[in-house]
Amino acid sequence: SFDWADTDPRVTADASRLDGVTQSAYWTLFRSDGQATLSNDAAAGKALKVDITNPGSVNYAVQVRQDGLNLETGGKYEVSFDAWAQVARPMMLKVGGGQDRGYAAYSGEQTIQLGTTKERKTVTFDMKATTDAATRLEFNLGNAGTGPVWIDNVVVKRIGNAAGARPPAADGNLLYNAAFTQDSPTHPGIAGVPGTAYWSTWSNVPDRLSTTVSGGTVTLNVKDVDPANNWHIQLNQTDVPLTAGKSYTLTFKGRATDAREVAVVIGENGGSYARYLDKTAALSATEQPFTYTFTAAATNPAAQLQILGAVGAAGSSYGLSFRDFRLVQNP
Ligand SMILES: [Ca+2]
Repeated sequence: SFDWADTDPRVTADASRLDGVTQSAYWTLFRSDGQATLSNDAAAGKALKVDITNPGSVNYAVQVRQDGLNLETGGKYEVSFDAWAQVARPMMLKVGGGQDRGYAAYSGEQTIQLGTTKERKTVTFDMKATTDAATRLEFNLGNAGTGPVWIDNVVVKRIGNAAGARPPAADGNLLYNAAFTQDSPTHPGIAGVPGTAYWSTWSNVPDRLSTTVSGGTVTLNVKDVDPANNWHIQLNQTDVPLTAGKSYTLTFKGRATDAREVAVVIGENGGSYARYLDKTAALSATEQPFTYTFTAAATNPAAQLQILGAVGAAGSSYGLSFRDFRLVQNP
């Protein structure tokens, strides 16, 4: 609330401060190409006043931040604060990770419209990433014009539990639509490919990947591959729930038009992309079964399965086919 005196016993010796701003313990300012003059506006209820003199070219060009919040996986969180501006304008609020989390946006990047009178703003979100005791609350005030913005009475609190991890499918499979037969308006699957609800594909050059489904088998048709990274071609399923310390077994059947060794990954979807399973499958023209057992290193209600298939000679073209994906927690 920018109301704690600098001598307040709650302010520890190592607390950061905003340069030249009284009662700003625990806040920091980051700037890239923006400029701002900050002060504690006693006439406005001791709100933080950020007078932007150069908005910069990105929303984080002027960023007021508090670091070191502990956000727990599976929690539902609420951020609320008072804010207004001299001229109506947007800002971007983000609750997310630092560099070691790839600056992941746990809250998403929330655009908030500020009016010219004090208003309470509220954002809620589910914490789907793994627990982060170094979470950052960011007020990104750049790239949206000059002039003052006021912020006060900021609250971040856990208000409950995130929407629960999805239950296994009826046959116990933690992967959904493993038979490639379902369509779903809420989980639309691979664009233009019926029967692929819950699945997605990705290519660093979209034109180089087409996907087909036939008789329960999904085939990734790759042309002119760029194998600089095997993840340049992906088959993915997200929202896979895992519990720390539990053992899991993944099975599927696979083949390729010629010998190709793809990566088989189950890991974090975002953040540091931690991998709980990180193995390969040597596919050949003859379909073979593949089995992998691993222990989840973290509880993650929304992990992802990935087949990473940009492999082989640069520029080559091939097909990768898979069916009967099954992931189960072992007794
Ligand atoms: Ca205040």
